[in-house]
Amino acid sequence: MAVHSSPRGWRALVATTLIAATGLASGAAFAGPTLDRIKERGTIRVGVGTTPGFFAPDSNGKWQGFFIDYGRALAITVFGDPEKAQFTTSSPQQRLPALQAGEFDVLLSGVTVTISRALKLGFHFGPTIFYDGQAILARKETGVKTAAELDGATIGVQSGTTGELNIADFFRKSGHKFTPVTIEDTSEFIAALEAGRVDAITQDSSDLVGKLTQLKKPDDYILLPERLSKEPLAPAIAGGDDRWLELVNWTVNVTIQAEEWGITSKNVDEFLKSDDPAIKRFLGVDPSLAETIGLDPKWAYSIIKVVGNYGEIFDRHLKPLGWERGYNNLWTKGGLLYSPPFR
Ligand SMILES: N[C@@H](CCC(=O)N[C@@H](CS)C(=O)NCC(=O)O)C(=O)O
Repeated sequence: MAVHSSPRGWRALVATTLIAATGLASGAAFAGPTLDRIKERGTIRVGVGTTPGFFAPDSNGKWQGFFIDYGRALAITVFGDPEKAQFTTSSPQQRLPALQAGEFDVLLSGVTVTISRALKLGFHFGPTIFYDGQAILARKETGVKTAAELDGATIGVQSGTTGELNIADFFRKSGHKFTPVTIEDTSEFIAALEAGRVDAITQDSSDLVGKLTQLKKPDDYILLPERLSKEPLAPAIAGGDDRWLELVNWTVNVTIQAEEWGITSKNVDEFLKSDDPAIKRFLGVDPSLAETIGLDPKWAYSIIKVVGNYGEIFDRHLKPLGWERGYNNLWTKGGLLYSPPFR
């Protein structure tokens, strides 16, 4: 930028800078490359995994699951239409590079938030939607009941996952020996356990609990009680698009805030009659908030009506697998889910 030496020039520069700064402060996290591409294409490309409960096609080939519903919620935020989310699987190894390359707009595939992924690789993360931990699923014939007893075991790990790194830390700390067998492909990973090529596999507990339902003889395996790490799973996006990041953030927040207020897909229409000014703004009965943030006044209403609140999403997909809320409960109920205010 040219240096303005005359007083007039200097004042003009300050004025321009102020306008720019006020523009930022007063409203807009500007659309960047991802959101532009999404709007041009007319769909959101979502990278997912293949674990029942979290993401799996049903008998009609339609994707279902906890993370899938967040993809649908995002499609409502952007297009007002849950069907505008397109789900594609790719391996844990390939999906972050694919996200970086713009092949996906968002990963809803159980990606753990880590500082290297944020600051070294340049990804951004929405709110944690599932607080998880790494687990070990062992063949019962090994006779072990806890991870601490594992010594000399052969353990399958999936390449590109945090699990690959954590398992090495775990054994370094315990002083026991193990042999890692690194496998990229998910079916091969499971097959290695079933065929006895490995004594155990390690992955997020969400993954193992889901995959256990797909094993031919689930009773032959034991999910060891330890959780080796913290695995906060969150939507991941490429850096460089602030507005897209914020839409991801606030889409998740809608589901959490709705649960906090007791608003569900079943009773949301009743809440349209609420006198609470915050709920009126939230559901767009008072459109003033939506107008200032550039969203359809009914966006939160539609997410709740179609997808439901966090608890409904959790109960629909994860309760049947035996999951309890635990950390994945509202802050008001002893959990970690907390939405910032909608105002
Ligand atoms: N949270 C770990 C692991 C991610 C991961 O591998 N997630 C599972 C699903 S929860 C997965 O994609 N598995 C392969 C598949 O489902 O095909 C990470 O971010 O590195």
